Amino acid sequence: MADPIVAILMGSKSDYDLMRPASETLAELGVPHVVRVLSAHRTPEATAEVARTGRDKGLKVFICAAGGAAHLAGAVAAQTTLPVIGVPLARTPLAGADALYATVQMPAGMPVATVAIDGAVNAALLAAQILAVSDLGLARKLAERRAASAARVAADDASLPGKP
Ligand code: RP5
Repeated sequence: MADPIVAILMGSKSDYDLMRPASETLAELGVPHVVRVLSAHRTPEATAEVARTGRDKGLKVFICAAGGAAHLAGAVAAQTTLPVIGVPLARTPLAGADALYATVQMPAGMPVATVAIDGAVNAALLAAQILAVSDLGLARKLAERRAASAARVAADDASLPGKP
């Protein structure tokens, strides 16, 4: 596999079930990526180091997912000018609303592109779309994926009775 250009960071291994679809989506699109467990709270130094050195190591986009006290995306954004996509996870009794607020409400100057609660697939697709700005092959794959999705909707529509 080529060197990773996307890093999927999760605050805990317990997040992996919710984030596996991001890795699967990137794999389907042929985007080399790495999945790491790094915590803003439990391993702050290691997290900062990975964020700081990412660009020099060839990374182009970070995807950061966390559920409890979800500061990971912001902590990474503080250390890099690479694009950071935040994925708030429904991991606490607050069903992800706390993670959403913690991830999305970044102060001016430190952007995190936050997707929906548990939005792993969209995080991967957004990362791919960022990469596809300068990768026509990837742009074509994304367009094919959308065409397939539209065809599925049309087929679902056609399968239901009661049309005039
Ligand atoms: C967050 O706390 C992690 O991202 C995870 O969603 C949550 C709970 O982590 P564990 O206690 O399961 O390791 O930092």
